[in-house]
Amino acid sequence: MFNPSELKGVIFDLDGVLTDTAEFHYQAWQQLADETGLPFDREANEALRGLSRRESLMRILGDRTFSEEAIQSMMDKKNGYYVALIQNITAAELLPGSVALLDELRQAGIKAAIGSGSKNARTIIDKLGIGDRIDAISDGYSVSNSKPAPDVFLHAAGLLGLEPSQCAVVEDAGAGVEAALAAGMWAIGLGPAERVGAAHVVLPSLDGITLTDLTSKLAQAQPG
Ligand code: B16
Ligand code: MG
Repeated sequence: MFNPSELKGVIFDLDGVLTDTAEFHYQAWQQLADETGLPFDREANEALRGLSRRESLMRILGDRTFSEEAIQSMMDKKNGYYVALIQNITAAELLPGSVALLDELRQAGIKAAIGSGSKNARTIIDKLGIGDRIDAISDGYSVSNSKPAPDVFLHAAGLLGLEPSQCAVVEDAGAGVEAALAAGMWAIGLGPAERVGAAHVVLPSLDGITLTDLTSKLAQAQPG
């Protein structure tokens, strides 16, 4: 059972939770796919949500085989397109409700961390201007096993000095919810049930969501 007094940390996924960079990832993959002659569209992009850069490329390549050198070059190209697209991110790109919740957590003495699969997480956090509201960052450089492995969230909890059972994760991706559950944490999924329905609590977004909303919904959820 969830006990609200035991919640000591909230770990936020970045892309799709605090800001919506999914469109930029889509545009960058689409550009790479077009110039490489690979089939790709928005629907295919949806299946990549939360996956690492390499795993995303592997899904796009399917059963086509390429040398490691070619794979590396494709990842570098995609990242170049993506990095160009995120240059203009500002605080205006923070998703509704995210800053209010971060501020409420700080006031309540609950730590906030980032648990993102992205190697561009620190750049995006800087551009969003939320670095001073975040106690720890676990990102694509922090661990080698990416979501749905629990490693990125376990690393975040370790940086906060907390046990997994004291942490809740906010995620927009199925792979991220799976990672949070595998880590033994409380999972809050944002988006449609088809995507994040395995989470303990499912919400459309963080818009208007208070700490009390989260703890009371988690208290009603079944453990596991
Ligand atoms: P990068 P998150 C993930 O971030 C994205 O959802 C996913 O689309 C992306 O492929 C992955 O980061 C790696 O990003 O290429 O910037 O290292 O949702 O875990 O915050
Ligand atoms: Mg995400």
